[in-house]
Amino acid sequence: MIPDLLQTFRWFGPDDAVTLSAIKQTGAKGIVTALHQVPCGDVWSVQEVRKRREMVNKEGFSWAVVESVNIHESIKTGSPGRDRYIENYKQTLTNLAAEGMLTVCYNFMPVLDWTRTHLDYRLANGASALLYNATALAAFDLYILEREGAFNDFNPEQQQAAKLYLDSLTGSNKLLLTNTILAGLPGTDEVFSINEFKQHLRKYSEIDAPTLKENLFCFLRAVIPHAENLGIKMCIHPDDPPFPILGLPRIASTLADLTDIVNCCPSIANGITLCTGSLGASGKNDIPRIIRELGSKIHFLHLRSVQRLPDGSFYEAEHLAGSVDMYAVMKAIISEQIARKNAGRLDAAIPMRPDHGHKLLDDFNYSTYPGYSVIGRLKGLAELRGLEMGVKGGVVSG
Ligand code: DNO
Ligand code: MN
Repeated sequence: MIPDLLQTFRWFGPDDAVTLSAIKQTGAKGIVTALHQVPCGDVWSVQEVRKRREMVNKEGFSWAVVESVNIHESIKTGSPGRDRYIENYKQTLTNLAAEGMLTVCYNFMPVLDWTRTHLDYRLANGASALLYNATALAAFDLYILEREGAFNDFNPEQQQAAKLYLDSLTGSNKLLLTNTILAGLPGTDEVFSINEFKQHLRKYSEIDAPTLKENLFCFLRAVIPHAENLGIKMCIHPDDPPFPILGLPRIASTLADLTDIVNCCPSIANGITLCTGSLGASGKNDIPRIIRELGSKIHFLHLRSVQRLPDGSFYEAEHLAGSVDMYAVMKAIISEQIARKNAGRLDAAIPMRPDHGHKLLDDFNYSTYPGYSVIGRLKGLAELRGLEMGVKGGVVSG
């Protein structure tokens, strides 16, 4: 028997409007959470980790994946102070392992986590989705942020479209766009001001993609042997979107990037989070191929689709619709599960979660973190579960 993927749901902790008892009804077995209250870079204490684990266990869930232990900016920029933050990171891993948490997601996106321009894009059926509008992003970059060098990144037609877009915005819509783009880490309400963001950008003025990648490798060379000793599997989340924005370098956007990352420090502890929605925002990414080539290093699955639009925009589609061939993705994942089973590996039940979801029905009546509605994700999980069962049934019966 090929085991089921481990169905999980993200929970932002006791302040999340989506409760554990609500999540119970989705059928998820595992929880994905993090100590969002601890400032990025500080050590997570064993006591706090235990408290969270007990909360999750009490409702009958496992704490399946830690998402994310975020990486302090000084590690990304290679600034003085990085060594101390690397030591803190290692201590956090030690404390997580002490409580049995052995899968740890992180990302290496400069300054911002995932970026969208609109959080309430209405689809024809009335559902609300997250949108990345390339023209809105350009309008922000060129005319609101007024970033030095931004004009080199857009051709004359794009610049003109951005100007028209800007002129169509009212003052409050301009602010909404700014706050949406400059949102801080998921699970926080933090939003950078334009000035704070500019200060961060300045730190990256000398950091191109090879330098940023080298800073990641430096982090991995320090952390991976430690994680391996603890039995922890680290898994990097790809860039979202998987192309450079706002002049910031990108290093986890393609198969080549992810291959460099796993090869820089070969170990089972040095793995990836396969996020089909993030990688799928670029038409150049062949996701089934990424799974075939790097499957043995996938420790966590984020499953959702995106609808790409001709001008480089995209919105989050229904989990099985849109531009990503989720059937081909699921087939590739199941082949990887079979390979693990045949190799005697014990981790064929890869944790997966319906990454984001639409706002549907009662989701409109209360506020959750963008993308983390309960009914929208429940629908996604139900569809993915059915897809998995269907593909597996096909494998078993012929
Ligand atoms: C985007 C989401 C993100 C992700 C973090 C991982 O696709 O999955 O919130 O969880 O960037 O560090
Ligand atoms: Mn994701």
